Order: sequence, then structure tokens, then C-alpha cells
Amino acid sequence: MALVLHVGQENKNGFKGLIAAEYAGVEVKLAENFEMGVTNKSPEFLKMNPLGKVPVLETPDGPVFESNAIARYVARLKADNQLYGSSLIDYAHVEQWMDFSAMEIDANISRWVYPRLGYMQYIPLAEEGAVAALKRALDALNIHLASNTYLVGHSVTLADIVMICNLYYGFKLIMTKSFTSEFPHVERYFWTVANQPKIKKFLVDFKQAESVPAVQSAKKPAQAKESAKPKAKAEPKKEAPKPKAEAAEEEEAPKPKPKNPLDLLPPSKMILDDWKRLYSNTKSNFREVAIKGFWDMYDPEGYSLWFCDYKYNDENTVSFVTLNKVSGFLQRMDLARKYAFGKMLIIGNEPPYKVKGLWLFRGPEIPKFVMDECYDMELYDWKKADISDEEQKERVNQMIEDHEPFEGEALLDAKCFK
Ligand SMILES: N[C@@H](CCC(=O)N[C@@H](CS)C(=O)NCC(=O)O)C(=O)O
Repeated sequence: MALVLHVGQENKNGFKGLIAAEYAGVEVKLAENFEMGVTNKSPEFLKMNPLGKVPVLETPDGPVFESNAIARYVARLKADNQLYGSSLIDYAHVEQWMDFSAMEIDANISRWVYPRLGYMQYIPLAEEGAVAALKRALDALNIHLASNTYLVGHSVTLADIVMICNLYYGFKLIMTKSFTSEFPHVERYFWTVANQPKIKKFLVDFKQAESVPAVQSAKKPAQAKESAKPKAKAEPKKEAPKPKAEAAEEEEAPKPKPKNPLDLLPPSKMILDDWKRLYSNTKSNFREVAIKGFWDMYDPEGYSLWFCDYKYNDENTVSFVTLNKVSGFLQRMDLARKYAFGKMLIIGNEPPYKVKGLWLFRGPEIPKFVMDECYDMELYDWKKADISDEEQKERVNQMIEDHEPFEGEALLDAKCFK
């Protein structure tokens, strides 16, 4: 019998077991036609978990409830995985961070967000206590992550899976950028790990909360449960007819998207796509063809060149993690494809690797929407290239052409954003 997980869509507690299964190479199926508030109150479900809460994992040896227990069970099904680290002390630390994540992070995020969303009674003093306790926990986590990429060891463990799932609701529902910026290592950790493909697969397309939700009046339990469930993407549901005013609001013609200010800049003689094509098509004589072509096209009025330097190179101790970090950055820059070209060099023969880059942006400054929306930007120091300085101009050339050695060192890799 396959393992079957009973849970609604987009439930972070359900994700724990599903992500652990991805890492361990275990097959877990989702129960079909699960309906939150209905299926989990049925007599069959209550036999598996008398509390009627999800998730529940059905196994050949009986059901398991509590999401951390489910994740542990799934992780232990395959002996040869790294989810518990590689020593007894790693194992203890994985357990330590899982407990910390449940008691210090999840519990306090829940005590902050659920009363605001109307699922629990809102008591201002209780909220104050929850936020203070959460900050204390995040501070401790931030200190640990200042010198660690992952919670335990050098790869994702069960501790990271549980921590990311718990932080996910915080980032998504209530912890705004101005709140999390006090904990820069937690931010970097969260976005880096959440973007690992096996995790990102579940935490699809979500953005950090832009504001703390206003306090809503308490909901009746059924109502609370239904809307607590983030909306399923693929399953359109039959809905009760909407009140007229609400329906009219939804039917209003979509507002035109505001223009990107970069589209309003005076036209430039430099056509970014022409440069990208030249870069991609030049297979030999790169200096004479592509680099020369670049400077022939370059328009310092319409574009600017920027050097970037990763602030936390000491953390780049594992080559593939460093490469993934840079790939993640380039993926997240997708929003700027029309307005940017970039080269990222991963430098050094051995760890810690240095990460440096060169970016060409439309306009005289780094576009504001890139700064605002691409979290990675603040992980780098940025300096505008002064191309009247021959040395800086040559550095630009070398970065474009992946010149080796670069500043006296071999390249581990070079990645291009085009
Ligand atoms: N500690 C439990 C929490 C389970 C839980 O609270 N589940 C919620 C959805 S995330 C639920 O099923 N609520 C339904 C109810 O309270 O009746 C776990 O980690 O699995």
C-alpha cells in the first residue's frame, strides 16, 4: 500500500512530509477529493486522528498524525539519505532545531497571525508577547545562520524542511520586509532554501507579506477553517452566489497595468536584444567581435554598468551550494529580462568561493523595482562602473568574456543572465 497523505491544498504542515519525501526518494500520494472541514470530520478520518486535524499519513502499518512525526517517519523510510545528518550529534541538532522551530517560531507566528485573521480571539497584550517572543527566537536563529548556510551541516536536513515550512506562513502572511530585515541571515536562509527546487515545487509563486493584516472579527470555526486553507490553484469550486456589491467589484474591467518607468525613458540607440544576440552568437574572436561590438553599441545615457560583490563569501564553502545560490539569483532576476544583462563569476579553485558580477541595467541607476523585488540584490555590494577609467573598463571586458584567471584566480564557473 502506498503512503497516502490526507491534507488540503497548500497546507504548510502537509508540505513537511511531502518535501521530506522528495528528498528521501519516497512516494507519497495525496488523498483524493479531500475537503477541509468535511473529510477531516468524517468518522473514517476521526479513526485516524481523533482531533480531526490534518495532516494524517496513512501507512501500511496504520495512520500517523502530527506533521513533524509524519516528516520523521518519511525521512526514516530510506536509510541512505542525509535528512538526519551523518552523526549522532547531527541527529541531535536536527531534532533540536525541529523542536525550536515548533515551539519558538511556529507557535509565536501562529499566536500573532491567527488572532489577526479572526481564527482566535485578538488580545493586544497577547500579541505583544507573541511578537516579542518571535523576535527573540529569530534573533537566535539569525546568529546561528550568520555562519551557517543550513541549520545542520552542509546540506538540507529535516530541520530545514520543518523550519522553512513554519517560516513560510510567517513570510507569506504577516512578517513584512521591514520586520524581517532585522534578521538578514534568516532572510537569506529562507529565500535560498525555499528556492531549492524540491521545496519550491510546493511553495509556488508566493510573495512576502506587504503589510500586517488588519484585525478581523472572530470567525465561526467552520468559516475560519475554510478560509485558513490557502486557495487551491487548480480546483475551481462551486461557490455560493456573491453579494451584489462584491460581484460588481469583481466584474469591473481590469485596470491597465501601470507602465514600468523604464519604458518611459528617452529611447536609446542601444538595443539590448541585439547585444544579447551578439553575445550568444559569438563563438570565436570574442574580444574582437563581441567585446568590440558591445562598446560600439553601449549607450552611457540610456544604460549603466554595475559591479557587484557578494557580501558573505565566507559562507561559500560548498561549490554546488554556491552555484545554486547564483542560479537562484538569476532566476529571480527574470522580472528584469527586458531591462538587464548580467554576468556572474564564481571565483576560486577552492572554498570559500568569491562571487562577483557585472550588470548592465537600463537607465542611469539600478532599477527600483529590481531593488524592491529581487531579494538577492541586498546580498551584494553594488558599485557603478566608471568606464572613463581604463582599469574598470578592462574589468568589464574580462567579466563579459569570463577571462581566466580573473583577478589572479581560476573560475569555478561563470553564469550569464540574458
Ligand atoms: N500540530 C499539528 C497541527 C495540525 C493542525 O492544526 N492542523 C490544522 C490545519 S493546519 C487543522 O487540521 N485544523 C482543523 C481543526 O482544528 O479542526 C501538526 O503539526 O500536524
